[in-house]
Amino acid sequence: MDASDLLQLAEEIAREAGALARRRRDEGVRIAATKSALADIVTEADREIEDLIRARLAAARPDDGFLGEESGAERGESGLTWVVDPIDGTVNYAYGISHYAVSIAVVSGEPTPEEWTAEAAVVYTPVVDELFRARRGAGAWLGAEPLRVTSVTEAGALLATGFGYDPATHEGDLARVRQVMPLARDLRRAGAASLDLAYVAAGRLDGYFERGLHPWDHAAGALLVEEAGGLVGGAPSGRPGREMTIAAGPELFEKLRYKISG
Ligand code: LIP
Repeated sequence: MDASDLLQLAEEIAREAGALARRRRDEGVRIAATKSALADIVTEADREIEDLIRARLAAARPDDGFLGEESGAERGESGLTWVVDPIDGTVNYAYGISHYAVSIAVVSGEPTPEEWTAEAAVVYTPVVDELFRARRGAGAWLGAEPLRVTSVTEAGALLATGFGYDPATHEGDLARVRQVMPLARDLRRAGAASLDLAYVAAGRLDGYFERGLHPWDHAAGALLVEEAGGLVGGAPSGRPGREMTIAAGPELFEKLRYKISG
């Protein structure tokens, strides 16, 4: 199975998972548990949809590894690992806000953000039925439209960010917003990292930065941005990570990185 086959498999599974997410949302969402903080919730749908994705991938690609937000990590034998957020934007989903996505990436190499190479990625937002996709070296697309990041304009940048579930981190996050606002025309906080990254790739945002993301939040969206001509970095090790994720066109990326890391 080559990278285009892997991408097609990811698209098929993302669409099936997204349709299930919509059905479960319409039936009424039940909170299954809280995780790292009271505000960090997981719904029964998160778990059910990750189980569906994991089962479809295991049937199609039994030797691949898996890293999912809800069911953890399992190393494979093939050198490929699927990195999955079944419902990115869980709080939006629980509140009935339609801005959420199924995020699926397949990576080669060590299954850590510092070391992996993303090979193919999809971010699918089922309510508006938009599937953003990318294959390494072959561009990023929304339907038949190629995705392209923006260039900086005199009006300033439309930036997006997010705030962690732990209230103790909010002061630092707000201080960081204050640091970058001289670059901005305005700021958006939409609640789904994978879609923030997809929107940077699509030119709907000029840039995005957030502290505290997990690998499944950024794995797919980062490839979309890179294949749309953008740069993705952060910390630790200059790659997207728990300490920071930054994504933008090349010129704005450097300005954001300087403002954030000094
Ligand atoms: C969410 C991210 C969002 C971030 C939230 C949360 P989840 O992922 O997409 O950008 O601000 O704190 O991490 O939990 O909905 O999969």
